[in-house]
Order: sequence, then structure tokens, then C-alpha cells
Amino acid sequence: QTVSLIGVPTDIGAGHRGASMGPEALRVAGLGERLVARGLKVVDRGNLQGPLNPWLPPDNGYRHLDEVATWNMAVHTAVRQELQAGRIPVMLGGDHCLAIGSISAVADYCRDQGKKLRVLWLDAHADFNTSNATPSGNIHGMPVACLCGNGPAELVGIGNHTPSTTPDVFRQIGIRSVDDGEKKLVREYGMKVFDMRHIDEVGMKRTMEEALAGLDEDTHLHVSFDVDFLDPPIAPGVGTTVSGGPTYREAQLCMEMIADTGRLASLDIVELNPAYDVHNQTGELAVELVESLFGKSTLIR
Ligand code: DIR
Ligand code: MN
Ligand code: MN
Ligand code: MN
Repeated sequence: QTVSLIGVPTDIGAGHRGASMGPEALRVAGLGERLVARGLKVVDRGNLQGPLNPWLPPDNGYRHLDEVATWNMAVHTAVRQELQAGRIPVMLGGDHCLAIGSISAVADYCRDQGKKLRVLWLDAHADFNTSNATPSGNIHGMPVACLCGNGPAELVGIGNHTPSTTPDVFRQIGIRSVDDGEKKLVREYGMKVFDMRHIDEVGMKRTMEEALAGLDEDTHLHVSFDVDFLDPPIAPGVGTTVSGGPTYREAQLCMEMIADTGRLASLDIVELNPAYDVHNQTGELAVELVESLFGKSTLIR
């Protein structure tokens, strides 16, 4: 199997500068080499290019909408091309708005191939905001809503189908920060949210069994890993830390159980912000977790 690393060096969707340095921090932490050590073939496609961050206030409820659309069209095309060639695209983010491009491409590919899609959204946030509900205008808080058709035409229309996908494909894990207006939308759309309270009550093992239930050999599994999923003391290198996230061991178990399904077919690693990190600690942790996601275990391989 071949993995394609695709750098997406942008922070236009975020409220803090610096996630644009994420792709290089993941490379410096040895992501490519560690995947090679897993027995995978790795091709690094380098970084996509797009507009710089104009750092403007929200306009009509959105910050940088045109720039976000331009970046995501590039992401969509690149991901579609790698999937078509039979490779596993791994996005090196970049802020979480890039999931609009990657998941719209994955959804189009699944439709063409007659495959089912399951998306695991590992995040402190639900990212289900709209221009009305958002407290910030930051589009990294909106990708799930956009993918489900609730967003601006410039983003909802990316790819061959509108909406790109439906709420039922998502399983959101580790959630602990949902804005007031966003809460209503999450309920209205019936999002399947495994929040931190659920993880506290039933444990990560049972949570992942529930989130992974119903996968079969026709399922394409996409993981969208927002690094702010992790508990802040172990992962300071993100712009929007939220206390009370999964511990190191809970995060490892989460990744290991995903690997055990054998269905992982595409991945986003997003919101790593080296400007907030300490000696690339968070970059190195993200790489360690991705090794587990690709099947590293203590006793077998
Ligand atoms: C907040 C923060 N919900 C917003 N969102 C995210 O601005 O929409 N932070 N995704 O990482
Ligand atoms: Mn933010
Ligand atoms: Mn987040
Ligand atoms: Mn996110």
C-alpha cells in the first residue's frame, strides 16, 4: 500500500496564525520515515499552494471565504487524484477547513466506486457552525456543516455532488466544546456525537466499538484528526486548546482500534500549530498516534 503525503500549509480558516507551519513540523517529526518503517510505500507530494492569509475580520459571517474556497478546490483535486491512483491520501494540515476539500473528494470517490463512507471526526469541537451560529467567523469551525450542505455555495458546491455527504456518515469523538447556536444544529441534523462525557462514562473501548460498528469490506474509512482532540497538557501545539480531552493512552487505544478494522483509506492531520508548540512535542505525538493508526502495536509489528 502506498501513502501520499499532501501538505496543506494554510491557517486561513483558523483564529490563530501558525497552523500553516504544520506540514513541515509533521515532516520534521519523521512522519514519512515512520510510515516507511510500518512497511508502507510513501510518496511526499510536497505542499499545495494557495492564497496567503489576508487576516481580515468576518464578512457576512465568514472570514476569508474566497481564500478558503480556493484552497479547498486544490485539496479536492489532489485528494481525488491520489484516491483514483489507489493510494491513501494523508493531508498534512493546515487548519481544519481543509476537510471540506478532502472529504468532498473522498465522498465523490466512494459514490463512483459504490463504496460506503464512514468519517471519524476526532476533535474537541463539532465544527458544525454556520454564518449565523459562529462566534468567530472562522471557517475551521464549519467544515462538517458545509459537507452536509449547510454552508455557503462556494464551499457546499465543491466537488461533483451537493451536498457532498450526509450527517449519518459521521461519528464525532472527543467533543467538549460546542457553541450555543451550534448545539441546536447538531441536534437538528442528528449528528452522532461521542462527547467526553460519553467517553468518561463508558470508556474509550466501548466508545470506539460504537463508533466503528457496521463497517464492512465495502466501507471507506476516513479519519479527520484535529490535534486539539488531545488533552492540552500532552498536546499544547494547537491554537484552540480545550481542557479535558483524551489522555495519551485513551488516544492510543482510539487509534489502535481504528487500525484493527483494516479499513483506513484516507486521513487528515489538522490544526497542529508549531507557534504554540514546545520543541515539536505535539508534532511528535501526532506522528506517534498516526503510527498506531497505521497498525503499530507493542508485540506484533
Ligand atoms: C469555535 C472554535 N467553535 C468556532 N472552533 C474550532 O470558532 O467556531 N476550533 N474548530 O479549533
Ligand atoms: Mn478558533
Ligand atoms: Mn478542534
Ligand atoms: Mn476541528
